[in-house]
Amino acid sequence: MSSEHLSSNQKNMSSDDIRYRFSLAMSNMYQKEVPLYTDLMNLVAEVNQDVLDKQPEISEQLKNTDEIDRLSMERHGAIRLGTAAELTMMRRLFAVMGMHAVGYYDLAPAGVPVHSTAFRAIDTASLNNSPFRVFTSLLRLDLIGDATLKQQAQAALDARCIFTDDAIKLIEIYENEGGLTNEQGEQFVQEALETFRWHEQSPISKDIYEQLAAQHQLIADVVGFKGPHINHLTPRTLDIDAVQQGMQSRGITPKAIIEGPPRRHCPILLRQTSFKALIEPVSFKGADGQYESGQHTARFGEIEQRGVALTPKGRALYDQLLNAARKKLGTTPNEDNAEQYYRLLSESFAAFPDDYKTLHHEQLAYFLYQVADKEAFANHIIDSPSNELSAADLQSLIEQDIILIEPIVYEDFLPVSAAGIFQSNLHSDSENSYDDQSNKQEFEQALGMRVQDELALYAQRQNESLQACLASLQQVA
Ligand code: OOG
Ligand code: NI
Repeated sequence: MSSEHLSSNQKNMSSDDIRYRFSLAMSNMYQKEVPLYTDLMNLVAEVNQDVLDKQPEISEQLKNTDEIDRLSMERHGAIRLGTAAELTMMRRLFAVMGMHAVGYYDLAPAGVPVHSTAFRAIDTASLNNSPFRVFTSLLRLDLIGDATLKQQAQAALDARCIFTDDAIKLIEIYENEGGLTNEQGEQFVQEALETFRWHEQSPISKDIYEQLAAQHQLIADVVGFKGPHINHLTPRTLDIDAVQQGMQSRGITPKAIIEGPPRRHCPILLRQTSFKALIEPVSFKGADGQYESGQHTARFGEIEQRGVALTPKGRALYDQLLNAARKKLGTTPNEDNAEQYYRLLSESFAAFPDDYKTLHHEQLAYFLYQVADKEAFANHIIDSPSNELSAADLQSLIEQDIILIEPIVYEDFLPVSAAGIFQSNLHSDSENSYDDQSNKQEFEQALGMRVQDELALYAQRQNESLQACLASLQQVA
């Protein structure tokens, strides 16, 4: 492959476009690998259409925020990596697609030996173009107690290369030239996809696999395979309770609990559920080079319902109310206590305001502002002594419907929910926790840069939309 310079007469494929194509290619590959995922997608499409038909206000809101077109393509995936070098290269690979590391999630306190980030697009236009994101975890081998086993795991990880040579070359071209041509972009999508493919053959022995699994199923899932197979994809639904019920009636076994906040009039953050991971045949490499059959559970399908992003104050209230409900339950939510858990959750969240104007007024959530009545808005500003907009002014303009607010959708993840998803698809509800300290700095060292602060990104989008409202006045004046 030659690294020609991108001259202006050569067509560039934008990062948004590469991400869009990649997410479609990934979806097609996963549907072939896990046909049950196709059933889930069909169910979600039906439920979403039903909501849009019956609740025109939701359809209206999605149109206002330009989200309607991306609804059907909304999906995230998840992978688990083994080494710092893998994470660094993964960061560079995702950068080609305009995806950047946002947020830090420490799963160790919930008994899952990883820490994670989400690679995603950042600005509103890119998110609307393709909201695809990947929850990416790095295994924490330092949490394996047994020294010999740790060494064996490290050796297996050091021996693998999860990227194709051509993928790496194209990443380098992207970095050196500042872009890829259409042809290179198409090739990149195919080469990058290889990293996420399922491999039925494990390069390690059944014996080592079993020892690793005995430490934690997740360690076996990372160390026992040639690459970080995509372990689930997730379409976005407008009614997760309907999908949860629909799964049962279609013979898809859902996990016991919908993670996250309870059902509300104004959805907040993120609610998630999944179908249980499949038990799949795999084969392990024996010392004699012969393969020995066995099985592995890792891959599943998930559904998410996204609501408004919360401010630090809103997030603190969310954490407090969630913890209170879980504490009252006294144990990890499961099949047997599901109903009780949902009841405790709704009781607890009664303290969380459930209309957008109050959420805005109490600064619990982030919103985009739109001017509904330009003339009234202009008069208001001209009349105000400082020619500025105070929080009280803004509030009053919203009360009078001169300025409209639309919720900014939460684009990130939740550590307690993520742990619940991990646990259910690993068929473990271990209650133990690694009471090691969270290690964001070490994660960022492995990543090769700092993760972006998701709250700052939401605040920035809210502020930009307010500035845009003010700027629109200059046209009126
Ligand atoms: C990731 C689990 C977390 C989510 O949506 O919170 C997750 C994994 O199982 O690798 O995907
Ligand atoms: Ni997920």
